[in-house]
Amino acid sequence: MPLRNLVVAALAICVVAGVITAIADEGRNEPGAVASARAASGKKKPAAKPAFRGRTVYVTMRRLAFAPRTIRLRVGDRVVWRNRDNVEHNVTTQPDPAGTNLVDLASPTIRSGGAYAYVARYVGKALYVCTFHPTTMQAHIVVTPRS
Ligand SMILES: [Cu+2]
Repeated sequence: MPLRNLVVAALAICVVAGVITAIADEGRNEPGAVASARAASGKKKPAAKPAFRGRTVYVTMRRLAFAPRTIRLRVGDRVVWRNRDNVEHNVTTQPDPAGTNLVDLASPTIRSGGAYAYVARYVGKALYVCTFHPTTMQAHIVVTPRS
């Protein structure tokens, strides 16, 4: 009889433990489901707005000059010109009557403290100037294939 009671007590403990485990698992599943739903929606966002994957090259416009004077990038990279002068500048490729140069820069006026970004879509090279200060503000952009 005492042995039988012990077995019954052990079984009861097992059942209670099992129920507790089941409840605990249920509680754990719910936040997990929410988290995976969030992950799924998080995955959708970059698809809707593709992340910029290229490199960014910065050119400073300071003391009426571009620095560096030559920039080299690959298709898909981006250039950001930053105006650190107290006067306005722009970024403009030299006239190309033949229309063969696809590296075509034509920024609006970039005010003091402002910036202008250009994403390289085509292979090529060009001399560009600031049309307000064309004698001192000349530089080169060289775009090579992705790989
Ligand atoms: Cu200028």
